[in-house]
Amino acid sequence: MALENKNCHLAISRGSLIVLEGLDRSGKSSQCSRLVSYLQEKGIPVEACRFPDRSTSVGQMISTYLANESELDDRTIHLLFSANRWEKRSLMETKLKNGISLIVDRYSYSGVAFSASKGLNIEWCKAPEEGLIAPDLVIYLEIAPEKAAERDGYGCERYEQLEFQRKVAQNYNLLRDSTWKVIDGCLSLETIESQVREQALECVSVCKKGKPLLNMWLSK
Ligand code: DGP
Repeated sequence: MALENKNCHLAISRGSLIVLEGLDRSGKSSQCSRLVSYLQEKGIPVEACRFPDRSTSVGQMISTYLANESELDDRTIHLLFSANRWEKRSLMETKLKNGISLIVDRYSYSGVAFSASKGLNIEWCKAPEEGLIAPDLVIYLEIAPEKAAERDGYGCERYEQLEFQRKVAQNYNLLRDSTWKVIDGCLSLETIESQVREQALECVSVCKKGKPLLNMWLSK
């Protein structure tokens, strides 16, 4: 008689989708890499990703546009940013289902907040994001646009203009939902880091317990 072992198909607990959002120069990228290193040290399977992902051919068109080396219609570039997220969707889902948490620098909220700041209708901007994987946690690093403008490197790319970033901040406010945790981006790097860690660890533990994966804006 075959030996039955009911424990041999233990389900893998899924990873968490954690997104960092904020204005340009709000400190997201540094906090993303600090968080990834921290979770790795704790033995949590984790990977970093960022949008726009400039490594793909769609990403290269976006990069050229951001560097002011090409001109595109506002709706066209909006859809390219969205396509850049869609081209990673199935890979992201596979990783999450295999227990790998993803720390993502910008996501659909950037997509909508930036494009709506050009005057596009916010609901129109949200539509192509529907069906992407919904983040389990969005950490928004809040910083006054004037403060961000004082930081090193500001002004290099197309959207790094004070008046435009003010509109982006207003649009981010319209997008806040129950997955958001707002952290003051003017605190010290270390203080922000410890708040980010705390939120991330709680999120990872909730997802491990079987929280289902949801889709963007369909079920919120
Ligand atoms: P970053 O690589 O994170 O510095 O982002 C580059 C710029 O592109 C930044 O100004 C934010 C903007 N951005 C990021 N994602 C989107 C998006 O989906 N749509 C639009 N319109 N802008 C975006």
